[in-house]
Amino acid sequence: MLLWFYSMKNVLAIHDISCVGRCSLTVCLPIISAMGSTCASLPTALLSTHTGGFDGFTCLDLTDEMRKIVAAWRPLSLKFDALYSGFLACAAQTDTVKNLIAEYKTPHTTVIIDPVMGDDGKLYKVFDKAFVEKMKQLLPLADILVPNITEAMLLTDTPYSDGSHTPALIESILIKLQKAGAKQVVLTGVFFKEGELGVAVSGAQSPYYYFTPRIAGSFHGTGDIFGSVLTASLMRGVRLEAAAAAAADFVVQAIHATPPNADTRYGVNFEAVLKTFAVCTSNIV
Ligand code: PXL
Repeated sequence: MLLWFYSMKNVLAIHDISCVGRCSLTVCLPIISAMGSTCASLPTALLSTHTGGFDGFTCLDLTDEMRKIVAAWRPLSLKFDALYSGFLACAAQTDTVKNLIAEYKTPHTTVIIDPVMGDDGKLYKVFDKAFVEKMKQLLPLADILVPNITEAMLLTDTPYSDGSHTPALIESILIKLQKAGAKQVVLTGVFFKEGELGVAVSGAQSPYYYFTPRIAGSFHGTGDIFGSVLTASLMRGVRLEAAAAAAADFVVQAIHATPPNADTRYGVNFEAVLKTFAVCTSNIV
C-alpha cells in the first residue's frame, strides 16, 4: 500500500477556487484524485462563483499569496509529474506560471496549459487584449496546450466565425500554435458538420480527430473537466490521443448525467461519472 502511494504521480493544479459553480479546482481535485494521482493545488484566485452568468461575484486575486506559498514550499523540495494551469486572475500571473515552470519542470514533468480566456467567440469579461498577449508568452512552455476553439483563435489572431470548421482551418491553427512553441495541442470545440463536436490533437502527419454527438446547450466547467481527465489519464501512462478521447467521453457522460432542466451555470454532474469509474477503468487504452 505504502509503495503504491509513493509511486503515485503528483500533479500541481494551478487554477482558481470558484466556491460555487463546479469548475477549476473544485473539479480538478476530485477528478485527478479519483483517477489515481495526488493533486496539489496552487490557487490563483478565490471567487464566490465563476464569472459566467453570475452577477456581483467576488474575486480575490491571489498573486502575492502564490509567491508566498511557493517560497514556503522551497525547503520541501517538492517534485511534480505534471504542472496543469488554468484560469489566471490577471496578466501578471502568466509570469507566476513561467516562474513555477522554471522552478519545477524536470525532464519527467509534463506541462499542461489550458489558456482559459473565453468561449463562443468572446473573451470572458474579466480579460482584455493585453491578457491575450501575455498568455501567448506561455505557449513555448507548454508540453500540451489545451485551448478551446475561441482561445486558439485568440492566440493565433484568427478571426472567429460561427459555424462548422474545415480541416484546413483546424490544421492551420494547430500549426500556428506549434510554431508559437506549444509542443503538442489538444484543441476542443471542433466540428466539421452539425450534430458533432470533438477534439483535434496535433500529430506528426495529420491531426487525430475524435468526435461525439453534439448535445444542445452550453455547459459550464466542461473545459476544466476535460483538462483534468486528460491530465489524469496522461499520468496513468495513456497516450495523448486516447487521453483526449477519454476526456471527451467523460464530458459527454457528465452532461448526460445532468438533469435536462438544470441551471447550467452550476456545472454538470461529473460526480456521477466518477462514481461509476467508467472512464478510469475501461475506456482508456
Ligand atoms: O471554467 C473556466 C473558468 C474557470 N474559473 C473561472 C471562470 C471560468 C470560466 O468562466 O470564470 C473563475
